[in-house]
Amino acid sequence: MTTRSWAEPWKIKVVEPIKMTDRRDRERAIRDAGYNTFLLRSEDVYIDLLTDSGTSAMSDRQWAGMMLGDEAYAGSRNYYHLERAVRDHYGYEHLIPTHQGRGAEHILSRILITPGDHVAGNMYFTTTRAHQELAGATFHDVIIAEAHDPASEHPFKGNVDLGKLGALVDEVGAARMPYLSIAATVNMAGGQPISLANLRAVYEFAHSRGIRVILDATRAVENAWFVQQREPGQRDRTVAEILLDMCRYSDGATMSGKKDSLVNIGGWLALRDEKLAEKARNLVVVFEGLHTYGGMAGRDMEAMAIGIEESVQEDHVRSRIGQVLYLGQKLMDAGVPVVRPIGGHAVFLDAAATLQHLPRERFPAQALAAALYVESGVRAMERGTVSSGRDPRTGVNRTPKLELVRLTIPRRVYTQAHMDVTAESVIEVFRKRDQVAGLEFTYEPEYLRFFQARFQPVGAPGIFGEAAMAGAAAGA
Ligand code: PLI
Repeated sequence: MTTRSWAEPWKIKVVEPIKMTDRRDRERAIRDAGYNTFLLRSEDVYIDLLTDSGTSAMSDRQWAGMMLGDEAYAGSRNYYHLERAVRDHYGYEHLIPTHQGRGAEHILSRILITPGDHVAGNMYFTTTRAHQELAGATFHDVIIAEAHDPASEHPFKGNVDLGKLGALVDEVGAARMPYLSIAATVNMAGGQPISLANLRAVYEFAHSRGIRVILDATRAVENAWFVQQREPGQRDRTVAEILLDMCRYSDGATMSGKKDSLVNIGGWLALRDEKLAEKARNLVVVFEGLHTYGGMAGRDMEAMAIGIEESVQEDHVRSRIGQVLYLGQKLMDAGVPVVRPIGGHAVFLDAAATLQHLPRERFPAQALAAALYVESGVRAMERGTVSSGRDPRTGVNRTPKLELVRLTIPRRVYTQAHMDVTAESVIEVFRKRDQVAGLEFTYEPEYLRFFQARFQPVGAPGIFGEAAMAGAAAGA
């Protein structure tokens, strides 16, 4: 039997032109951006794989929904549509809308954390941990060891190590642990899923010790797809059924609607407990907006409600994750070191394995992302030492085992041809890897430094070219 090719389950109705820039311009652009891809202008980018956050293409139904925006200050009908979509697909009773995911993390951290508390989670996410630390908590990573090994083929690298979690609870005491912060999928581990069985075991253990479980549901739909594909006994269930089941093993969730839910802005906090929800509603008016819009316009809430319904459709999830796998497979076939198995939202290049001539203090992942841009105009993102930041107590740089560059695929935006060009670009840089120079900080912000930090090459500029030399001569 011959296998047929798969194709995207949509056709294109509106196009946005993009153009290839020339190499000299890109050398200058990355120098002016301090070798930080976050500081590039998007006009200087050819294929933008910086993030899948807020970069999805909305459907015709979502755009039609934008015209149904009810921009009343209070009680917008779009809020009630969103509330219904969240109840139907995630199962939480109380919905508090926020402008995006970190707005929800901020409110949650403030209502649950007392300074001196401890929060454990399956690896960490930058904004999530930053809010926990700002509220006075210490974060502990209790993910399984395989998650820190890019070569491990474990099907559920997002799983919690229950032994580690149990030991932590015994050490710090359940009374100082207001909640567990459990992500599905785990972004920093490479978009890796947590199994339903592990999630259930974590929930049962946490509840036996009086600790809440809060899910980071940002990419939980993608997690549900991996559960369907990989977990024994789940193959005949729909993604929507599995998603609801996953959420049952949590007391609430924070959500960035900018990923799974196919919108450009928006998020929410959802809780089962009425009293906690009341506290959250009280704070949301201080930081985000009234509790029936939380920083979103009515039309944004409508687009998200429709996006949630579209996000759980099997065809959509299959092709979305299939496209990521298509790119990952091309890179693996060419021998480029990547995190395995390929995750849900991105292909992660293993920069530590690729740039073996660079020590961690020279930020190999930051340098590799900058080099890929110079070489091809493809924009990726560092996920390693720079993203990890410094320990807030000691001020020492954290050095995570994973030193990665993330090629993040926006949903419904690029075609397979864009994936082919991306793969060829990465393979070209991989061939020239010896020419990638290391970097040092010229500016290091205090919070979430990866967004705004600036760097310069150290030693011979290699792949960064003449512009880097001119920059060094001018003291840039
Ligand atoms: O960017 P926000 O504030 O809507 O969401 C924050 C956030 C929370 N959790 C997880 C797992 C995320 O991935 C996340 C945001 N991620 C970004 C911006 C990304 O590029 O991955």
